[in-house]
Amino acid sequence: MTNTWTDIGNADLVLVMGGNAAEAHPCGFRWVTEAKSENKARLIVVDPRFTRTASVADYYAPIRTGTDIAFLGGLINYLIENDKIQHEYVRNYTDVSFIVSEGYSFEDGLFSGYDAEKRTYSDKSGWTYELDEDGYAKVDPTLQHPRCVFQLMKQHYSRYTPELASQICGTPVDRMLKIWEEIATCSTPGKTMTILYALGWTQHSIGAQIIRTAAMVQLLLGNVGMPGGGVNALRGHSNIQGLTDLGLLSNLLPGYLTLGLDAEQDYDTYIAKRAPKPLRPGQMSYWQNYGKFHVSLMKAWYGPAAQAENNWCFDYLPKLEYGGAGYDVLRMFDMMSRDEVTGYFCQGFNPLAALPDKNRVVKALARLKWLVVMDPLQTETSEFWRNAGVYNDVDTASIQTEVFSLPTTCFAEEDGSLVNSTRWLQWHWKAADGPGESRPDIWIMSGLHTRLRELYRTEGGVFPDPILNLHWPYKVAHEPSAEELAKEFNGYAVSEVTDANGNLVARPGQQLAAFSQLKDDGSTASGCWIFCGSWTEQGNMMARRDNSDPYHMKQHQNWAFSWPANRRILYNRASADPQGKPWSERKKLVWWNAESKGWIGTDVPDYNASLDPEAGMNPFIMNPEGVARFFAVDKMAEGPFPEHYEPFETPIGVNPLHPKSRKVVSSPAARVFDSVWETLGTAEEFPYAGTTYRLTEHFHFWTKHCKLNAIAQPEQFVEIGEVLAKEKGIVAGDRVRVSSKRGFLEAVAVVTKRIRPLQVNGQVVHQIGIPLHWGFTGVTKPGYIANTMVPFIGDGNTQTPESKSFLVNVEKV
Ligand SMILES: Nc1nc2c(c(=O)[nH]1)N[C@H]1C(S)=C(S)[C@@H](COP(=O)(O)OP(=O)(O)OC[C@H]3O[C@@H](n4cnc5c(=O)[nH]c(N)nc54)[C@H](O)[C@@H]3O)O[C@H]1N2
Ligand SMILES: Nc1nc2c(c(=O)[nH]1)N[C@H]1C(S)=C(S)[C@@H](COP(=O)(O)OP(=O)(O)OC[C@H]3O[C@@H](n4cnc5c(=O)[nH]c(N)nc54)[C@H](O)[C@@H]3O)O[C@H]1N2
Ligand SMILES: [Mo]
Repeated sequence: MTNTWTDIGNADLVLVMGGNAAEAHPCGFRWVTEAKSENKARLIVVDPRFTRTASVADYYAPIRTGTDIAFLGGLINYLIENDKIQHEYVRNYTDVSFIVSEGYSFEDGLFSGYDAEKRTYSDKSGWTYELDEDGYAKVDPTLQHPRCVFQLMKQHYSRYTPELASQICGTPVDRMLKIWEEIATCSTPGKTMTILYALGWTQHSIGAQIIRTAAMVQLLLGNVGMPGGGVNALRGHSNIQGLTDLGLLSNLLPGYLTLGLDAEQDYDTYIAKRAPKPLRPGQMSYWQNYGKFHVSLMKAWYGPAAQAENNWCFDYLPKLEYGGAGYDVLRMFDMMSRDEVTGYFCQGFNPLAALPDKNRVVKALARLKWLVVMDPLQTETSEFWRNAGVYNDVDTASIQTEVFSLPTTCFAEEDGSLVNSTRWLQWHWKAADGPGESRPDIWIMSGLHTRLRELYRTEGGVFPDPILNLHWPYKVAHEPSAEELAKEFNGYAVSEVTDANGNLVARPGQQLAAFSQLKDDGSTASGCWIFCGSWTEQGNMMARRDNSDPYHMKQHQNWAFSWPANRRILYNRASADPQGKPWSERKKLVWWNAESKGWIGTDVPDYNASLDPEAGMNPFIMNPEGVARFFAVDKMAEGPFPEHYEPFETPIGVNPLHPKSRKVVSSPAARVFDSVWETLGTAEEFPYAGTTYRLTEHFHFWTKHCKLNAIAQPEQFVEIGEVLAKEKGIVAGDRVRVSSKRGFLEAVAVVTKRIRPLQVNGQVVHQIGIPLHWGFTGVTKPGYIANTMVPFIGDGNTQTPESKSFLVNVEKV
């Protein structure tokens, strides 16, 4: 989230699109209710289904799954054509005036640099700005240059007319225009819209680009950095934000630092590439501090072993292959199917139920020598080898995999912190001991570490150093406490730390107060630089529970700790104009106080707190250009401007933006393994668009172990619109079989008015809703796994599976 849960209450307009917040985030949804009651905010919902969120909306529009770029691209076109733009914001705080390199082009649905054989953009050299002699980006403040970002963007989205957008999305033109008109009112400075999304946007082969399109809309409206604005991912598990913060994805290090590539064996080159010089005069380019964060991380991990002479143990870190693809779950399971993986530690994850193409996942697990499942419960994954009849039809005797179950405790049985969507680190306290033989995850992992280390010490190995030299200063080696780990993530002084003027900042062993104190000389250690400030010499900031709100801005500065630097709204410098004056009195957040010569306000300024606005430093300090990007430069897999591509299983078989091309029907840069093509179905065989989702009454695949949840939602059902049900002779309560190219499930039919047929590209498209919670363990009725249906396809940037749009057929059984 750029903003916070509580800040949703500041919005004048709430757009829920690509999520169903009332159902999946029922507690957080109270701030939407607050915005409605306190600000008379309006709520817009755009969803293939008329959901529980839609039921309290002021405007609802249906949309075909996987087509949000067309809807939002049309909106960009509408805002530009009707001049509904926050001009001063856009001119000063975005890259509209930047001139793009001559090497950039976009033709027939493809950007420059595409390699059709590798299905990837192997040459992104044209996706940049033109530079002057000093290495600064060239700009044209008049916005007239034919290759300035504004002109290119305008041209790109001029194709997204209301008629074409409607033809792709199936949303009726009048409904679309009504919603666009409502959104356009937020281009005035005193009015903000917040966008709330989740999986309805992420789980597509073009998911990351859908979210970028949303960010572009918010920039045109001047809504980023504003109270009640922003682009807000309502995250899933209680600590999934913490997972990415701590770098648990295979290509990341903590604090969004990145692993080196194979071609980056040289330490200085590795750092220099990640610490870019400013692209415009007077800009900050905050990542120039990368080295300080990296060295502090290595000091936390390797302690005394990390020294300047050995590049702070840089060689201990693995490097990614060419292209930087990590070992995401799709790739891991693909490697498993090809016998490239011997054993698998599965911790707090139920891939058999959660990953696409369940039958493929079963086959992959069956090729392992061993599988360790660390979980408080029995899961489908820990029992993948069990013949559960039709629900898991396997020949147990032929499976060699040895499965070890290590029962763990769960969050209520341990102390620790959770990072919520809002970036708040909130401490929680143990409520009870875990039952039976269960042990905390930390205990199990530390025990494993102690034993591995002992083996390396006594028997040696190919490269024992990273294990033997791991810094392990905890009081009880086999069980570091949550407090010890939290203090290490925050960071401490290794030796005396002084500031630029030689004043003492911290004595050895003291906790650091902020990441601005981190150094690249080995005097500081910090396990995750963005968490710096969460456990200082003043104590555990995450445990703070003061919910006062003296300025009535819903910022709650003394509740828990918000990374970075306890800042609640990211890019908040953008809430004031270039002179440092709030764009509007109603939405003031931080501003320049000429008397005290400092930035003040109700949030921690996202900026150098004493820098005069005269200096001209812009708000987007993490970008070397200092401004936000409409043109994504070389960051994205599919191109600098989002383009609509169809889901890999498309009910219409063409991309109406490029009706003559076969090459760009679906994303030309998505994650598709060779063996997956033959598992994709076509609309002739599977004519309906299927989508999967969750219900309030269950949490994924584990509440089916609880009787109360099981009573509330006892068995698998699917939702079918009335028109299709009639065509198929299906009535409510019938058993139906829903099949895709990859398998089928049987379920109870719910016939509903809430899913209507859509007119798409001259044909009727029916959508079918498949909730995802059931399986063959627990106390609900044994059932099929929804993911049997889903294709093994991923987004080209995030590798997130396309579980929201695929093709199915439905028959009465
Ligand atoms: N009760 C409960 N709450 C949960 C969870 C749970 O299992 N149970 N899971 C948690 C987790 S981990 C997560 S990630 C979040 C997920 O939170 P959400 O994303 O809100 O949950 P989903 O039910 O997957 O909802 C997706 C919604 O997007 C719609 N949709 C599908 N495709 C499209 C599309 O192409 N465009 C648009 N505009 N909409 C589309 C679906 O119809 C559905 O209403 O929920 C969290 N909260
Ligand atoms: N088709 C389709 N597939 C989807 C989705 C979809 O919308 N559609 N949503 C996707 C999303 S967003 C998500 S997040 C995944 C969810 O997929 P998973 O994360 O696999 O599902 P969960 O059941 O939430 O959690 C996995 C396990 O964690 C265990 N657990 C809980 N606490 C602890 C603990 O403290 N320690 C350990 N070791 N284990 C613990 C639980 O008992 C549970 O068995 O599913 C994904 N799959
Ligand atoms: Mo999730």
